[in-house]
Amino acid sequence: MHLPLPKNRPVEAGPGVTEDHAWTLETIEALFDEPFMALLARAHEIHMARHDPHAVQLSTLLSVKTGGCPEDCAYCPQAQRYHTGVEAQKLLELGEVVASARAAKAAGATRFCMGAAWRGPKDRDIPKVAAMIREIKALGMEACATLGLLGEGQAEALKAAGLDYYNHNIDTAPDYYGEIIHTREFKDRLNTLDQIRQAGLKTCCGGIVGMGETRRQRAGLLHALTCLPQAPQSVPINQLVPVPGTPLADARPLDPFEFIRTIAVARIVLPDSVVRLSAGRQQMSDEMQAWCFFAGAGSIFVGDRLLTTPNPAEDHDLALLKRLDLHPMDRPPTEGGTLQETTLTRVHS
Ligand code: SAM
Ligand code: DTB
Ligand code: SF4
Repeated sequence: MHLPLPKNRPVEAGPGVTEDHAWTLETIEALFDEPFMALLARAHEIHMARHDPHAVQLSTLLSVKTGGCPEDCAYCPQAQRYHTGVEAQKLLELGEVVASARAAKAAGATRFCMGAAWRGPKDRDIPKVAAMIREIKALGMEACATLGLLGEGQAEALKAAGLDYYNHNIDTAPDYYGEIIHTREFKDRLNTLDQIRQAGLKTCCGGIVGMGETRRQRAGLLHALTCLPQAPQSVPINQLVPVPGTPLADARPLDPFEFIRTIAVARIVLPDSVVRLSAGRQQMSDEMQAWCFFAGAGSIFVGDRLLTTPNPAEDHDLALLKRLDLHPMDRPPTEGGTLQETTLTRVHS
């Protein structure tokens, strides 16, 4: 059964939420409830129509400021208040970042993403990050940053330095947000997403599943993404990496098929976005990842570490793609089908 593409209607209006949307919470929830095979078939059909289903973007990540974060995100190993064994490190020196970017480029990366364990950058941090962005751009790479909530003028300053993308996740459904994070509100995230768009930066925005949320709340996360004034060009779907010491260390693992359903529903409701199979791959079987690619995932992070947690070895990932007759995207996808993202140009025959 194919649900009709619905007429636009948001569940609630607010900062960053407009009146003109394609999906309701109920129709997204109904997609989750579709028979698994029918859902996957529909998602793959859309994936084939709008994207190259055999190409996967490979993105690189570097933690430029690690740990010691004042926020209380229940999933995060970098929150200072949890005892997770993550050693706090101040902002890396420019030379360290450039060396890392050069190494990534030498390995074939065309995009470099920097993450910082901040609630948000202080104004004095911006020139330092801007210098990193300029060096990355000088290497001919795309630049992405995820630095937390942005203050006035900061998005514009990052854009002026050459930043291409800003990653800022809404992380979970609006009605579950208060269970996971108490040091900021959902609308704070929407405000920063507004600033990112207004500064002309491309948006990378998604969330985490497997945090004890209900299926309706997984639908709520995706619904909130469809309610943004413009669909994010990139949508990372993270599976919770349960880290000892965090409040979610013992969260009940999500059924792998429910995770795959989430990728499929994201593919359907955000048809032009690149859906990224993001954190949590170390805990996934190759077979589960294959389902995710079929369901519409078109991007992964490569390298043996995400920010602080392990990620599969790059050789393993490249071998997996090859076994699935997939190939790393060697240049950014075109607009309309989607956007530009990190790619590795490595060709493996
Ligand atoms: N501090 C900034 C912020 O929160 O926006 C940027 C860095 S933060 C680590 C980036 C994203 O990583 C979070 O929004 C969350 O989606 C993801 N993340 C953090 N810890 C995670 C975990 N244990 N499992 C899965 N995703 C996680
Ligand atoms: C995103 O959505 N996932 C990435 C990236 N954006 C910055 C981060 C995942 C972090 C996983 C936990 C860690 O390694 O610390
Ligand atoms: Fe800080 Fe970001 Fe981790 Fe939250 S997710 S504790 S804001 S680093």
